[in-house]
Amino acid sequence: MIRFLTAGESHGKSLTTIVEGFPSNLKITADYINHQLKRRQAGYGRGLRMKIESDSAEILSGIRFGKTLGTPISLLIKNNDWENWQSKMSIEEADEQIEKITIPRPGHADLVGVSKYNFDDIRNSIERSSARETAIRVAACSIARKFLEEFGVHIGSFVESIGGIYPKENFLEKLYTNRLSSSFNGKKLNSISDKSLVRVLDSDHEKKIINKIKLAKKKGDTLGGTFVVIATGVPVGLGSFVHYDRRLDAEIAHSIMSINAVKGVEIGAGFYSAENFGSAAHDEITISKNKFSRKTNRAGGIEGGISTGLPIIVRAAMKPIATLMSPIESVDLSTMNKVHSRRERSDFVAVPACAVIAESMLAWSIAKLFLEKFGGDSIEETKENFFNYTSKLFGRIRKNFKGS
Ligand code: EPS
Repeated sequence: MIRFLTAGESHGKSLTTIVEGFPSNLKITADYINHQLKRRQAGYGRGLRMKIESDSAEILSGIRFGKTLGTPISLLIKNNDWENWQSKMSIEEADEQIEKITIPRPGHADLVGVSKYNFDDIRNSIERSSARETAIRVAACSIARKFLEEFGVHIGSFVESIGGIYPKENFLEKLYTNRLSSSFNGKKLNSISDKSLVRVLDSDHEKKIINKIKLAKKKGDTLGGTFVVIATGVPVGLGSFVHYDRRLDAEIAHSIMSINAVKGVEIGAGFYSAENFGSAAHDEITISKNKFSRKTNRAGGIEGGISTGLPIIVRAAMKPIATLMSPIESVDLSTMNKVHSRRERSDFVAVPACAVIAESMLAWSIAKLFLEKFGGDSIEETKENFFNYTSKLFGRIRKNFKGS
């Protein structure tokens, strides 16, 4: 059973995590983790904070001579911005009078936070609900990503739309209908989308999106969008139909929905299937070279809560960021009067970053059910279990059904 917890406030000293449950002898370096952190910071439309931070993780425990020990791995990311927030975020009682925030931003955790935790300053809600926390999540999930790579599982993403601007070519349809070359994988997808300022797959689409972001900036507004995350090389058999909480799709939906500002998650062609006949929605089963496959992949690599061996396809929607430079209506809690909401430094668009965070969370969910199935205290043991299962899979089915 793998698990991780994170700690840290957006403008606190640092973010930390403890990651537990990965087998020993998995090779991992700080460079590998930092590469993922850099990817999370990228994207046209980020705010000033990303100019202050250059996120890098310090490994504090759990790794020796470049390999996991099987012990808890602790990681730390320093917030460079802490310098500017020491008094406002003082751990000791403050000497000076710190101005309290009293106007909640619609769509953010401000009002629900003060309601629930009995705060007299919205700052106390802002800090932990900020998407800054996703930096340390990406660091934690890098261990899961590296682990999966050992088994040929690669995770990639692209942005499908920002502000309602979609590409001409429907790349998703290509994914659903298995019309990609057999050598296509998550890594190759990232080699294209990482090059784009907004993680899209064609330059014309990129231009249109950048123009829309410029417009949002000019208006002091923000934008959301949709993105797609895929995992290739996932073996058949992760997850289970026996209980609601063991289903791979339920696990993934939970993970992706847990990312700040995500308001919708779809596995495969979920919404398309709801509008069409079953014959157009389901993926016909094929057999070739002692392997089952499917003609199409509208199920997004999961049937009955179990992985089919085809790419896992997840699509999600991120709402526009709640902090607007041109404010909308709110209430000042100190006077209870109707006012305009507060301005605060923020990103204009963070959909590309959200896609990278979703890659990380998907890696975590897959690694969790992968280790549940294959177990092992060392990576060597996990590999033995994995190859034992996958190499005999087809033969077992054939033997079981012979003469039936
Ligand atoms: C973020 C850091 C934050 C925000 C953003 C994500 O920095 P600051 O609040 O200091 O400007 O830019 O957080 C939000 C979008 C949010 O809603 O809280 C980061 O590191 O990703």
